[in-house]
Amino acid sequence: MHLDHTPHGPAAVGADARRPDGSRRALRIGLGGPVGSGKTATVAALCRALRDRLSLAVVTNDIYTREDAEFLLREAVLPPERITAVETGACPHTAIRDDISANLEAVEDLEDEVGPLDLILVESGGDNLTATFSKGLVDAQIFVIDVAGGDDIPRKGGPGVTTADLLVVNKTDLAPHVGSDLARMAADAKAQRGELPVVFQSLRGESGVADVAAWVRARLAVWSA
Ligand SMILES: Nc1nc2c(ncn2[C@@H]2O[C@H](COP(=O)(O)OP(=O)(O)O)[C@@H](O)[C@H]2O)c(=O)[nH]1
Ligand SMILES: [Mg+2]
Repeated sequence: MHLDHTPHGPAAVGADARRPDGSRRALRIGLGGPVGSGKTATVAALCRALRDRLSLAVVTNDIYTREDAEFLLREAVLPPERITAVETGACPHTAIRDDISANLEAVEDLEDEVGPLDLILVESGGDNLTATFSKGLVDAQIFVIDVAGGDDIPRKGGPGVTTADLLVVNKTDLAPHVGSDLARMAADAKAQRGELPVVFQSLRGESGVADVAAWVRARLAVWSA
């Protein structure tokens, strides 16, 4: 497990960082990546890790259902009024990149109804390696892949792997079972991403989501500064 920090640090707070009443809006972080890579599990673990110190909320995107939101509700990772589901229809990437209105409305409604909030996590519906979030919807994005999806995914690249603010390679516990070479994945990710950070994690392992939670806290520190 390792966490490389970019020397440049995250971008400064955007001009639209204030709500109409002048208060600072929540930092918005998107989580994208293929179906089954562990986005919802990472969101759940982040909520558990951060909820005692921070005011947070979650928006989930599913194609035709509300299953991810229902999972988070069943797991009681946050009070129910802090979890909103968006049903995207056909293409998950459309709702986070091209027509972000439903997600923006969900994010703004959460701030109005349960705010003030420090952080809103927006989970995309699972999609292919090209799906990224509009900068009009989120301030930073995490791309989640997993070792069982094939250890050649970092080498194949695509905007999620190459440009996400944080790349998470999840399910490292499965590497020995599926024959994935973690060193090769790390080298390929480094080649694609340069100084952008990469976290290898297993949510079944002892440290769980700790590195990603630390990255989120660092982004929040810059956001609130
Ligand atoms: N072995 C293992 N399984 C995991 C890990 N993270 C998530 N999973 C499992 O992978 C499956 C898909 O996870 P989910 O979060 O629903 O994926 P999503 O489609 O990206 O939201 C679930 O059964 C999770 O319990 C991990 O680190 N290790
Ligand atoms: Mg999910």
